[in-house]
Order: sequence, then C-alpha cells, then structure tokens
Amino acid sequence: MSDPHTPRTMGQQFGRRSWAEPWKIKVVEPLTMTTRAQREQALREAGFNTFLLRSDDVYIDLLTDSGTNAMSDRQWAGMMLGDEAYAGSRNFYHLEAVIQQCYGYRYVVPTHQGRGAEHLISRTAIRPGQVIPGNMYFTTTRLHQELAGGRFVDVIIDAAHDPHDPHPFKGNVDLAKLEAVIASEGAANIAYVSLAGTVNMAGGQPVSMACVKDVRALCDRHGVKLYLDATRLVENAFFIQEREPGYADRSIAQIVRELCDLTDAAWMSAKKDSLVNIGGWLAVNDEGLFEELRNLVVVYEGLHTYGGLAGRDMEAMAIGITESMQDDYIRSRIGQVRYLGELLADWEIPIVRPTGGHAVFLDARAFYPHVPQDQFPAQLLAAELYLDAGIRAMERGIVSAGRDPQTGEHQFPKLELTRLTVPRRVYTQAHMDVVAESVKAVFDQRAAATGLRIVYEPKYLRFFQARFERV
Ligand code: PM9
Repeated sequence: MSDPHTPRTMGQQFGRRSWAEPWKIKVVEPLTMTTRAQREQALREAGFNTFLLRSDDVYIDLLTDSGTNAMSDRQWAGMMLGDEAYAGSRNFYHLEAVIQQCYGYRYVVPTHQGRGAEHLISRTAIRPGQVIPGNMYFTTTRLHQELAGGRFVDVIIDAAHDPHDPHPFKGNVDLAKLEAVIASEGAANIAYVSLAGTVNMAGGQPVSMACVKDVRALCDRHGVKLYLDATRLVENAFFIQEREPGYADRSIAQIVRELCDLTDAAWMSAKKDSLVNIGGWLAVNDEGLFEELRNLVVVYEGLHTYGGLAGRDMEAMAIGITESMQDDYIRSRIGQVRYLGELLADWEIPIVRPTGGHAVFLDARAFYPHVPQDQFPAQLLAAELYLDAGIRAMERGIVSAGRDPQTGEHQFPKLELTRLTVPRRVYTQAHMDVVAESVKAVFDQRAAATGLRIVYEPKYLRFFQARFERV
C-alpha cells in the first residue's frame, strides 16, 4: 500500500495535486560528473571503501545524513550572530533554552558531535562489567560503551532483523528480552537502558510511544535508568504521528517532548535532525550526573559553555532545532526518502520495508545471494553503485558490525545492508530518480558481481578506514 504523504502517490490519488518541499533554493553548489574510467581509478585508490573517496569524485553523495544538511537563510544569518567569547557565549544560553524547551531536560552539556556525548555519558554512567541493553547497537555508541568497560546486549524485537517484515515500529524493544537481561544480570549490574529513536542500523526504523511507556514502567519497577539517543527523534516522532493511534492530531514538537519526558537523559548528534553541519549535546535531569558531565566536558571537549563548538555553530543549532520540529518540514523530509524507497520497491528491488526515516537500505544479501557474507556483499554493492553513476552509499553490514572484542572473529549481523542516506534539504526529486535508475542498473547486473576481501583493517570502527580488493 502506498503512503498518502508521498508526493508521487498524492498525485496519483487526487489527480495531479502533488505535494512539494516547504522551501525554495537560494544558493546552489555545482556537482562533479565523472567518467566510468575515472570512477574505476578513484575506487581502486580508495580501496573499495566509499569513505576513502574524495567528495570531488562523487556525483550524488548518499554516504550519510550526518553533517550534510543544507542550512536555511535564518541559520546562516544566525552564524553572523556568533559570540566567540571563550566563556559564557550568548549562543550557548540560546541553545540551552531551546534544548530545554524542545527536548525538556533540565541540564545541558554541549559537545562537538554525537560521539563526544557518547564518550562522556559512557565514562560517567558505566562501571566496568556492567551491561547496557538497547534496541540494536550503533557503531560509535557501542564502542564507547565497550571502551568504558560495559557490554551491549541487543533487546530489539525480532522483526527488526528481518528486512521484509512490515512491522510499523521495528525499533521497538522486546520487553521479554529486556526483562530476561535484567533478571540474569541483576538490576544493579545494568548501567542504563540505551534507547534509540529511530534505529539507524535496523533501517531508520521508529520506536512507538506505547513501547517507550512500557520500557519506562519496566525500568521503574527495577530501578534502572532509561537514556535516549535522540539523534533522529524528530523523524521518529513523524512515524508516531502517522502510525500510532491517538497521535494524528499531536504536533511533532509535542510528540518529541512527550517521548523525552519518559526518559532520564539523552545524547544527540545534532548533525542529523537539527539541520546543522556540526554539533551535539548531552541533556540530563539528574543534578549529580550533570555535575560529573559538566566537569568531564572541560577535559575532553571544551568549556561547559561551548563543548568544542564555535558560538556560531551553537546559534545555527538552536535555530535548526526549531526548524526541525516544524510539521511541514519533516513531512517533506520523510516524503523524499519514501519517494526513493517506493520507486525501488515498484521495480522489485530488495529494500528494507517499511522505508525508514533517513535512508533507503538495500538488502545486499538479496542482491548478491552468491556472495558469502565474509566477502562483504554490502560493501561490494556500495562499490558497484559508485562505479555505475558516481553515487556514494555506505555499508551497514558485516564490516560495520566489526569483530567480537573477546574472540576477534567477525560478528555476522542478520542484516547485510547498503544505505542510501538522504541529506536534508540538499537533493531534488530528479536526483532521487537518477539514484533509483542507477540502483536498477546495478541490480540488473547483479549476477556478474564478485566478492571482496579485506587488505587493511584498523582496530576501531573498521568501516571508516578499511581497504578491500576484489576476490
Ligand atoms: N551516525 C551515520 O552516518 C555518522 C557516523 S557513523 C557512519 O549514520 C546515532 C544513532 C548515529 C550517529 C552517527 C551517532 C554518532 C550516534 N547515534 O557522528 O559522532 O547515527 O555526530 O554521532 C552517522 P556523530
């Protein structure tokens, strides 16, 4: 069933009454077009890793939605209001007030980006040997939890691991799994429950408000804290508004606030939802935890009133947060991702269903059933997409999952995905058409593709810097 919010299907349903973005373009940035021969050379030099390509060699860049947002004229104007004082910048106080109002937490600590916040919360809230249950791992989040001596345990519902399961809230926590972890480890040995909305590695899938309420109640029964990765919470709120009974008439801002109010603290990579190119924060309700975080931030990020950011960046973030909560904006944002997903689904190209918030995830196992997982089918698919039309995607499979810290063996995730991540307010519908047609061309050539082997592998977060060659 098509979704009524998709621009294309709106036209089909109501007879050419299409729906478009609530903004127009004021500044443009030229793109580079390359030949196949140039791309072959660039990919070889990049060791078949799209992270190692120069962006000048990329035509349509769907590597990530992180820090790739187009800012509004208001945000650029805000940059001129940057107060670059070392201490007590007025932009920090503006940002603090906006976070307190929109996300609802009492205390705010700015950080340079999401992983700066993950580092601080992990160091502060995890004792060595403790367990952190969560709704699927995220690469940087789990690494910081492990570096702090913790162990992540996945408690997401089984449907999240099945690319074709149409569950509307595939980010939900399986309460029985969570209860079992608390029972086996003991509540005192749970550092906190780590809840993400949306869930990136599951395909940008949302968590429902009903589920968060249940998790909150379970945490309360056991005296366990509930912390939120709010990186794409605005996108999550859109899915709640669209799919969850009782929320159709609530605004995105109200839903975000209601969900945050069910949690004890949050960390944020503002480079996603908040429509900026850099920035992050931690926000908590507990004064003692805040004291520790505020002290630690000066060691690793910068003074507690800038946390590694320029004043102008904090101003752009404050304005971006407000813009991100506007219902028309978020509908167009998700609508564009869904438009791409529906084009591919119409052509029977295997993607994660339902289409998530920030990206369309291609099911690389279904693309290349003849390529074993330890020959990196999703990495291969990203490479083939680049070769076909200069489109840059990202691997989200076995390379991203990394090695087991105990055994050193590959971890084999059920999902072997290649992510077409859509930057916010950057590309047009015509770009999405070009992307879809390239994916189709690569799909039609799938039988000829051969696997990859690793020739260089760094110790941490290998997907960023590993190098490959064809088997
Ligand atoms: N996510 C992404 O492309 C950028 C780096 S990893 C390829 O999806 C969540 C849910 C994220 C995230 C980054 C971070 C870390 C935390 N949580 O990149 O450090 O998706 O700002 O945030 C990326 P930073």
